Amino acid sequence: MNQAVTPPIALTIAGSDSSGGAGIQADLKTFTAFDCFGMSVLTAVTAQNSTRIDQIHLIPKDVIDAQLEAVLSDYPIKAIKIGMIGHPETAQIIANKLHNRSMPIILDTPLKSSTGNILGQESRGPENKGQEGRVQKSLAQALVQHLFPISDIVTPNLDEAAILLGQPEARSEDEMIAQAKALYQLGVKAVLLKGGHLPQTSGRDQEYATDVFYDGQEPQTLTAPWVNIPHNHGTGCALASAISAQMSHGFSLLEAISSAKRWLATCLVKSQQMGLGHGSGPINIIKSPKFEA
Ligand code: PXL
Repeated sequence: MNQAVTPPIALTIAGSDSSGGAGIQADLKTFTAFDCFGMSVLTAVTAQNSTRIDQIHLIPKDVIDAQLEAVLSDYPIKAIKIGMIGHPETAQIIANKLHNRSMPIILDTPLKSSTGNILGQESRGPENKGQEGRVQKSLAQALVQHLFPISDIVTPNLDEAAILLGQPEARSEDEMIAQAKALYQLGVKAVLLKGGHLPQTSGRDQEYATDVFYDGQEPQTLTAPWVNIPHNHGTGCALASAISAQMSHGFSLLEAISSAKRWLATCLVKSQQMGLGHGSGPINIIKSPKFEA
């Protein structure tokens, strides 16, 4: 029988990556990979490739607000992923629109690109150099103040967690657990602290990527084999989008994280074969297997 099926709608609020590896492009590809209908609210346009970011253009705040109003007023959005916000005031605009909504909100916290640029100010080249610390701090403060309270989970990597907390980077599983708890104390419902390649895991037969999950209960350590490749641009965006997509299908937070991580490991292996770009090339966003809800 040929039944009409309406896929769940997932929304990303993020910046555009011209190279298609991270940001809005990664998010929409991921939603499609998980059989969701993707919608997007654009906060910034970046001109970048696998080796550098040349420009960052911020979308005017009223245009961000209008995009949110347009999609939220018409569609039954089932999950929302927030990525690059581009400016501290954007956090407030998003919070004002989402604070009384009931769909899951997944907050990724990209503060810096893998090529080292701050994703939080207008940039037409080197003229803003030297202000990175201040810009990054005000962006981090806005995320904590406005977006932590409305989010179901925040998904920083070690570098981002350190900036959000104003602490040195965690260097062991114990320190990761302490930082995941500290982030939770800042007022978000759950934390997935992504450990990537912790120095502690080196030297074992198999090297592991370790993440820590904390939601106020017992902390959980989630490990996956470490996939050591340069083509990992967009990994964080894809993971947060995959969690959002799985939650839009009705999976619980932990089920969504677990299936998203399994899928991402395969994407990383396939990225090596794809081998795009001269620097940190994009991950290969492949179709997800069917997970049963
Ligand atoms: O990977 C973080 C990220 C998120 N969003 C946009 C980006 C990047 C990294 O470059 O460009 C738009």
